[in-house]
Amino acid sequence: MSHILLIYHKDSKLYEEILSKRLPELTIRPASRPEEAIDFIEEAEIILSWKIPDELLKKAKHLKWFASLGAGNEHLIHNPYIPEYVLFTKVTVYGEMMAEYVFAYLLYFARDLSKYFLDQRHKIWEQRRPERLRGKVLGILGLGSVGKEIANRGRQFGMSVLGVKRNPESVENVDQVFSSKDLGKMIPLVDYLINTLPLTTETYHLLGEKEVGLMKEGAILFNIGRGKTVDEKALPRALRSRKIKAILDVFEEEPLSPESELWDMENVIVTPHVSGINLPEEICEEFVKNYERWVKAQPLAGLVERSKGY
Ligand code: OXD
Repeated sequence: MSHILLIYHKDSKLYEEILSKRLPELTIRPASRPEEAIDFIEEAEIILSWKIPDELLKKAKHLKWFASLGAGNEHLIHNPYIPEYVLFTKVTVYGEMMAEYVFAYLLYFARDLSKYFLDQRHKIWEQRRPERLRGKVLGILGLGSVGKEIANRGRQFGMSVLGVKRNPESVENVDQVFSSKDLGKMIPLVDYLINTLPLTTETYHLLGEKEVGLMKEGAILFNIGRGKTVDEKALPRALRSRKIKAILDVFEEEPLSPESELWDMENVIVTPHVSGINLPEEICEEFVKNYERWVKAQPLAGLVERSKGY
């Protein structure tokens, strides 16, 4: 008998198109609004979604596997309609894309690209010595699938790689792993501080004025994890008083309010939560592999650890 998958997402038709070719044996119901899902929610064994109204989810009486379309699932982790006996997986394919985002900006600054664009406009021929990434110190907060991919790229660029992990065991491509309580020891050592942390009760406002104040002059802070892991009210103050830069892709409230000072600060780059964006082909590839495991009752990849909160 065919298993039933409900895809609840604004691009559900696109996901359906890809998955129906890859998994023709699966019955797929795409929906982007509650009224399109209401007739199928009860029979769905698998739901592929990230934001789904509780009113719908609570009707999923046959749900066996909730396959999230997101990497961070803080809004779903305690949802009573995804009980413990339902398998709950997250997306783990964002690492490469998010590492590309980080290195795009590291290279942009190291090679002085904004200045060369301007020079070209003004027909100025002026050579400047670039900074090298080789030998620089990368500090990564969170060594999950994203942090590990950034560490791997950092290693390829010849950087020293430090990291913070809840449980500070050794991690490939990371020279030294610090525990979260030793965060303050790592921050002053790094040239680039990359925050990839998920939002949990432990990571809420983990980076505040004090921590940002520990960054060395010229260092760059990235936030590509969750906005609420950084105390955003304290950030402009810290950024005004220190010669550091911040590349911010996530914010406490999204979209970032037009009133926020962050938009106009010269040492801040704001992007609209795009470091890791759903690419349906890549997400479907991961889903197909997991589906093949699921039908054979094998352990799934990317299981959310509810007790840890991610
Ligand atoms: C995610 C996201 O998937 O932030 O967690 O987009």
